[in-house]
Amino acid sequence: MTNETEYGFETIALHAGQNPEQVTGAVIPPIFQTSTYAQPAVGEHLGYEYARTGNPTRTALEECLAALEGADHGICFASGMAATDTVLRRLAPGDHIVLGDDAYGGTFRLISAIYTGGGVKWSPADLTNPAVLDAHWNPATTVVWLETPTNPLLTVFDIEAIAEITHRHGAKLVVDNTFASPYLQQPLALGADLVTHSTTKYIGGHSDVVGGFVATNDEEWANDLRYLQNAIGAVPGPQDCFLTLRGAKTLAVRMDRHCENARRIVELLLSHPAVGDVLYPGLDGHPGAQIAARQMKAAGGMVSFRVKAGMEKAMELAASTKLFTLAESLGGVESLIEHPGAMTHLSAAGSPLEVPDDLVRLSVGIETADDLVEDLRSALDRI
Ligand code: P1T
Repeated sequence: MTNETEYGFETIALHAGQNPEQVTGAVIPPIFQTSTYAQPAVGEHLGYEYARTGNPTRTALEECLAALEGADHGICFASGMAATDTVLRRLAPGDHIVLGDDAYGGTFRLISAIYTGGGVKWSPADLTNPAVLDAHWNPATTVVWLETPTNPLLTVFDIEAIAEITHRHGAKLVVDNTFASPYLQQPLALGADLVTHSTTKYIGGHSDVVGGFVATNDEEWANDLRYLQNAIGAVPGPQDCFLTLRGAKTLAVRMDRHCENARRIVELLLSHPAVGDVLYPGLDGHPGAQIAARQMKAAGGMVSFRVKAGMEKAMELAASTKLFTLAESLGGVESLIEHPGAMTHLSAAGSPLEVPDDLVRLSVGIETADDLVEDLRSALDRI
């Protein structure tokens, strides 16, 4: 497939990086389950020499995901955390990271517990007011790192405004686009320098594979990340790449349904007396609704809310639904429910990124909407 920019998202998902295989004509990129490749002569190879360095199944996935993010370069990793880690490896002792003040607990842990040990500094920032970034700019800052919408509070940050400030100070903006997926939001087009993903989530889409991805149009960063991908070796295997690529093909149709079902769940939550604040970027009252409407195609499939009766009831609720499975992770076709404070964001307890203990997070799946609403309603009625 050439001239990818002329095609729509769904077409790109099905065809980018996925020309029929040359030897057999296989329509689907095969799982090249090999660790190494025969070479015709010393120092010569047919494009692949060793499977940590490259694998055709991985190449197909990297080209497809890069095209979906509108990027020149795409690099896949063994997990979202491996993608995050490999980007951060480019920082040097003394460098400073600004981290948007709501983020996945694992990202917070990696930055605050692992990288600080290596002399990298960090500070959290409420980027809902981008001017704060400008006013308190630290000259050592080389990277601004944010999620939008954030995990788990669904805060929305203005990518374009933050990119402008970040670039004016000579730093790079990294956007973790896991919650939106490239179908709903394309941060590079809004000025971000790098986009990261946990492909474990919406891109894989079926809760059956772990993976990570970085997209960029910055050639220097791309070259470094490729070097690090090989040097560090946190690469996805061919079977994982195959599953992730299969998931990516249906991303658009799944996301439409995730968004539709999330709306139905939000309606229920707004009307239920046991529910306090409902956090969803598609709500008129959400502080980031206007920005979300501008930079996202729709508001997504993640919904968080506070339980009025407090932490114990929030935990009880999370354990009492039938269709919403109590589990970490998100973005799969099945609906999930969790208590971030005790589960995905436990590592942020006592930190500036601590989440409220009465918070419940839903990953709304693509089951029949009425069934999901009924499941959650009866669980809410019981608390
Ligand atoms: O789990 P892994 O594929 O390594 O991805 C890490 C990661 C990165 N960024 C965001 C925004 C994430 O949400 C995650 C993983 N999150 C969960 C497992 C979770 O339940 O929130």
